[in-house]
Amino acid sequence: MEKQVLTILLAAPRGFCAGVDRAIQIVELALQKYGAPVYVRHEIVHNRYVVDGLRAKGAVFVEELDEIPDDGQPVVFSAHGVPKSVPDAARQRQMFFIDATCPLVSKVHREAERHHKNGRQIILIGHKGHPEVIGTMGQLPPGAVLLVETLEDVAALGVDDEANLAWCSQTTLSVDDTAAVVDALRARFPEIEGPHKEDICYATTNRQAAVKAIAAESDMLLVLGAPNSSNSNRLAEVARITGCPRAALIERAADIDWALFDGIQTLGLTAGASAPDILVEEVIDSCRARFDVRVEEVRITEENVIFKVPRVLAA
Ligand code: 0CJ
Ligand code: F3S
Repeated sequence: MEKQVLTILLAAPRGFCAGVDRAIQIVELALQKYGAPVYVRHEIVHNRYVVDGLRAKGAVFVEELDEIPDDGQPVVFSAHGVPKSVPDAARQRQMFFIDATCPLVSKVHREAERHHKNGRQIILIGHKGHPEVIGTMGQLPPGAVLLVETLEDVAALGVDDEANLAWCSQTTLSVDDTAAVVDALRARFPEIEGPHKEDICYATTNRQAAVKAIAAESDMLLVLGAPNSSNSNRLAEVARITGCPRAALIERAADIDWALFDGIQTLGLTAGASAPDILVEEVIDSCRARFDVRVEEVRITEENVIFKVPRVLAA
C-alpha cells in the first residue's frame, strides 16, 4: 500500500541554546578533568535524555548540597541558577563548585542586585516554584523581590513605595504574556524601572517566533521537551494561541499517539532549548516509518551565540 504524504514543517531555530550547550559541556569537561563522580545540583537542564546520558558517564544528580559527601569531587550548579545561599553553603563546606548558570540568567541576578542597591523593590515576573525564580529571588533578602505571574497578581500587588520599583523577569516566559504583564505594571506604577529591552532570552524569543511562523499551517504541532521545562511548555502554548489548537509537548517519539495522525497532512515540529536534536530526528524517523515524509525547514533567523565555559575547565 502507498504511504500517505506527510509534510513536516520544522521550526528553526529550535532545540539547544548557547546556555544549555555550555551547561552540558561543563558537566562533560568536569567528568573528563576530575573523573566520576561529578555531582550536579538539580537537572543540569530539564531533559531526561540529557540527564540520563550524563548519569551514564558518571554524573550524580542531587537536589540539595546536603546529599553530597565530602569527597572533594566537584559539584556543578544547573543552568537555571541558584540562590546565593547555595554557593555560600558550598564555600562553608569548602566544596569545589562550578557554576553552570546561564550567563543570561546571571545578568538578571546582577540587574536585581543593582536595583536593590539603588533602593528599589523588585517585581519579578515568573513562575512560582521554578528553579530560576527561586535562584533570582534568592539573590536578595526576603521581601526585596515580589513575584507576579499574572495580570491578576499585578492588580493585587501591595508594594512598599510606588516611586521606588523595578521589574525583571524569568528568561523563559511567553513573550506576549509578559508584554501584557509589563504593560499592566507600567499602568499601575508609572515610575517603575525595567530592563532596556527585556529579560526573556534570545533563544526563548526566537523559538516562539519560529513556532508562530508554522502554527497556522500545521494541522498538529509537536514540541519536544520535558513537562518541567518552562521554555518548552511556552512553545506548545504559543502554537495553540497562534493557530494550531492541536499542539502537544512530548518527551520522545515513543510518546506519540499515532491515532491522532488521522487526517493530518502537515505536522509542525520544534524542540525546546533543552531538547537535543537527536530526539527531533527520532520523531522524523518514526514518521518516515509510517508516512511518505517531506521535511521543510522554516527558518526565521540565524543564531550565533556561544558562551565560553568557566576558566577552570577551559583547555
Ligand atoms: O532557565 C534556563 C536558564 C533555561 C535552561 C534551558 O531550558 P530548561 O528546559 O532546562 O529550563 P526552563 O524550565 O527554564 O525552560
Ligand atoms: Fe540561557 Fe535562554 Fe538558554 S536563559 S540557558 S539561553 S533558554
